[in-house]
Amino acid sequence: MLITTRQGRKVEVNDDYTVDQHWEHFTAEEHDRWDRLYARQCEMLEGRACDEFIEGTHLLKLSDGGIPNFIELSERLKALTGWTVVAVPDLVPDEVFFDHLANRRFPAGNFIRSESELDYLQEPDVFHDVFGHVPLLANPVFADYMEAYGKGGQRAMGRGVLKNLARLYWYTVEFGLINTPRGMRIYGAGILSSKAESIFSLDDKSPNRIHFDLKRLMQTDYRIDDFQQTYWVIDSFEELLGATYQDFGPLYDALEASKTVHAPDVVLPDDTVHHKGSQAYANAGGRLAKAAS
Ligand code: HBI
Ligand code: FE
Repeated sequence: MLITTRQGRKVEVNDDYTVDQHWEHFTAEEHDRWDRLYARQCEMLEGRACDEFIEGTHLLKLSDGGIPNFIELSERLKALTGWTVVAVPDLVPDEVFFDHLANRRFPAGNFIRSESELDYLQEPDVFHDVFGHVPLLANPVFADYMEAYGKGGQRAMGRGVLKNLARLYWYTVEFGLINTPRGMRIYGAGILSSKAESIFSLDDKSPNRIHFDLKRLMQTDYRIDDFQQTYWVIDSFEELLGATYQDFGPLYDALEASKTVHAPDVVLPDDTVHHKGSQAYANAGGRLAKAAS
């Protein structure tokens, strides 16, 4: 089927929106860009990324250099947790995305960001998806969580609570933090693949850091254009997976009934607060203000 990507490219895709990665088409310059992004982010993540992420990059040999070939990467990953990586040209429709996750297939971008987008891009390119998301799929508990999320999303499709599910994905899989005996660490792919947010999310006094509460974060809006104003903290991946074992039915009933939506920066009386942020960064205009300064 022919689709038009959000960048306006016309692409022939399979019914499940996958394409061949055509790994042989990547140029030496693109492989070199991956290597520079990889080296810089690994250096940045010393003492910041959770151990399970670092372990995943080693188990999957991502440090071998160059943009990973999804066929070889999937062979290694499948042997560990049954997941494979499939190439897609852009974001795919929610129901397609959930079906891939529910079947342990992770859709990853088949392109790499341009030199001018090295530090920030909105589209999920191969660096965001494979460096940010794939290493944790080698962790059995997180791998189970991602499949459970896909199945939860499929159940949510007909219930009008998709927005709540998207917030769960955003505040855990993309921007989640985890407590460890040696301090707070990053597990969210959106932070792991971002140089500046790897620092901001842990060190800056501006954002809130609140303990994971499934219903609360499902009712809290998020930022797509700038650093998060609240990060949600878990104590373990078992805690995250455990949250998906409840019967989502009553939860969806409550979410449908309440229609409550909290702004991204609020702190509520019942929150377990690790850090109450000043919101100084957001109040000063965030990324755009910084760029203008
Ligand atoms: N498609 N390729 C791709 N990658 C994503 O992360 C993605 C998507 N489609 C929908 C989506 N994420 C979000 O809406 C999820 O919260 C469901
Ligand atoms: Fe992502």
